[in-house]
Amino acid sequence: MSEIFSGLREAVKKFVTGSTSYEKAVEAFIRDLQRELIRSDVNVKIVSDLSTKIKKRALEEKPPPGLSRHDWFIKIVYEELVQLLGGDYEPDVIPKKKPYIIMLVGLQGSGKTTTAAKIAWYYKNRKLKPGLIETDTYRPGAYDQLKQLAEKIKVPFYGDAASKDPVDIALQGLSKMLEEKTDIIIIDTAGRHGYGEEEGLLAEMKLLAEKLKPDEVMFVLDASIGQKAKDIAEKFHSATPIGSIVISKLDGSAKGGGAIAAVAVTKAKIKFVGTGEKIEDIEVFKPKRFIARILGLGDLEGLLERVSMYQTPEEQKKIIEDMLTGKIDMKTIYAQIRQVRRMGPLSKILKMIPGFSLQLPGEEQVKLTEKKMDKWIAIIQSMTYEELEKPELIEKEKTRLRRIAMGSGTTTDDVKELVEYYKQLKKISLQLKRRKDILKRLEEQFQSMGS
Ligand SMILES: Nc1nc2c(ncn2[C@@H]2O[C@H](COP(=O)(O)OP(=O)(O)OP(=O)(O)O)[C@@H](O)[C@H]2O)c(=O)[nH]1
Ligand SMILES: [Mg+2]
Repeated sequence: MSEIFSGLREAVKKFVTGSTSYEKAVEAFIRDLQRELIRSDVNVKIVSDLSTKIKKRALEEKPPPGLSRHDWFIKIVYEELVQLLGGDYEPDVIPKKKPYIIMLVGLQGSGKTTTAAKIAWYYKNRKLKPGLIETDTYRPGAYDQLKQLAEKIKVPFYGDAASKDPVDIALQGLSKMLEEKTDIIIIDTAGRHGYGEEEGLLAEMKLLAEKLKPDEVMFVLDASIGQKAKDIAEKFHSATPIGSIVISKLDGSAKGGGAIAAVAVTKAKIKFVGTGEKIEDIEVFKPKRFIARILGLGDLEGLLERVSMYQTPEEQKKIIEDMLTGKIDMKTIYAQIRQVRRMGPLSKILKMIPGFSLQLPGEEQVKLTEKKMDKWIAIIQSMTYEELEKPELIEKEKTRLRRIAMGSGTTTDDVKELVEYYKQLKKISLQLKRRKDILKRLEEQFQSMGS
């Protein structure tokens, strides 16, 4: 899976751990940064301006007492990249009005239908009542596609496979959604037109917007479009003023960074990003959080948000606290595995924890298969209370190792592997604690400077 600006994490690591002079390290980092941005299809002029600015700040600014120039430099890079992706804003995603009508528009295949379902899922998990309407009369199978997704996430759906009139379908749909007392009505539209012409498509968008008066027109852009995103967003904007933007398929293209930067130039706000084909692969776009994750500074907030959908606040707090304070034992791992099986791949979740992405040598190490997780659950269930709290005991006494393996129907190697994992996690957790303290200090220093 490609991830945008994925090369930057390596560059940060190189910068932080390198042994050359500060000036040389800055030069080398900026070269890496340029290469990465160009590879991601960020406009050349933007790349050049950005490097000049970072270099200037790196050589002029003095870190506050107690901080190294290296730490300060990462802070500068972080801030400038946040600016590149639209600045320090957090989109307002919870509508103030009920019902709230969102209309999705975009070019053929950009991901509108998938995004419609993802957004409905997102709001449903936030205790709102979304409904989906399909108005695409051109794409064969569009009706079935959205209907099936709606059934999967159990939200009301309206469509009419026999009709050729999108406005009529939408109006019928709206009245059905009002009957169903939905809070958020999401309307999916066609991506192609009778003759596959852009003009026709834009005219249809315009007509739909006039007749339906949506509260928000959401424009879905495929990340692989790169810097061309700017022209396309502007073209759509002139047909129906765009309220917000969704960048889809960020997982599938290195050019996503270029697309986001291009949109940022237009001052339109990106609200969501799509990061995979599955319904739950959607997140609210927050540039600060996004860049922190890319640079390997982690994304605690993103993690909390994801966890919050599945657990009580007390349960979440406990796990995160354990992770960040070095208090890891087998019970933590058990709780994590159970949770991860509901939340998606471990590697995705670990990336959100501050510092994880830098500390872990490769994704392979955290790629736990479901089978292995089940094994580990069985192993942990065969441990005594004493062993749960002090997994080190298991290594020291062979009889414990054998007893646990027998009890769980696994091998002693399986048990050893889990203990190894625990030790690694414990180590990382202690590093996280240190890193968190540093980040906190940085943040405080920075705020006290009034920037
Ligand atoms: N990897 C990945 N694939 C996605 C994402 N969003 C959508 N897709 C895939 O992109 C393809 C097109 O998605 P659709 O939702 O049908 O796109 P659309 O804009 O509705 O297409 P038309 O209605 O034909 O214009 C499908 O195969 C989706 O599974 C994403 O965030 N990541
Ligand atoms: Mg579609």
